[in-house]
Amino acid sequence: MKRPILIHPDPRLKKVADAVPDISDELRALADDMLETMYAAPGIGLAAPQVGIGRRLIVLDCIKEEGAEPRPLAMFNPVVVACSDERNVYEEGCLSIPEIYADVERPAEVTVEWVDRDGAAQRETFDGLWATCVQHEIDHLDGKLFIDYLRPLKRQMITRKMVKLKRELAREKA
Ligand code: K2U
Ligand code: ZN
Repeated sequence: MKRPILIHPDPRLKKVADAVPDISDELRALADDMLETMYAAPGIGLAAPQVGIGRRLIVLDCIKEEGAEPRPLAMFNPVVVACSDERNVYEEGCLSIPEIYADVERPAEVTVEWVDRDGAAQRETFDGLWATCVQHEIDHLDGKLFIDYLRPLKRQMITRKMVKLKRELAREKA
């Protein structure tokens, strides 16, 4: 089922998530809920802390070509084991910081190791949007948001906008 996505600022988005000891049916169900939530947003990535779960689990599907076969990935305990010297700038957004976009520079290519939903160890090198997205999601597991790469003044302005948005959303709900 779809889960509510936490909006910044929220202490749960700043915590370092705990490693997943082993892949249970409950964690596989969480990965499915996260994929459903991500597609509905819509988004191309989502990390467990964004739905309030402090576990090292991310999901992503950066296939954007119309009609192309989707490639939903669930990564448990993902680790970047190598990255290129070459760097890319991408205008990033975040489902926990709605309507805010900013340029972020990251390594253009990263090699990631993770455990998949069947408990098998995986290793793959990503480039392009996949590389940006997987780094954005792994940052979430370490309590890091893309606005943490911006100048303090710009970050504070964004945080103030999100506080205002959350206040308005709470008023609507009341
Ligand atoms: O983690 C999230 O909040 C989902 C992010 C993932 C992402 C952000 C920036 C760049 C790549 C991936 C997005 O909100 S998903 C929405 C989106 C889709 C395409 C391009 C940028 C953002
Ligand atoms: Zn995000």
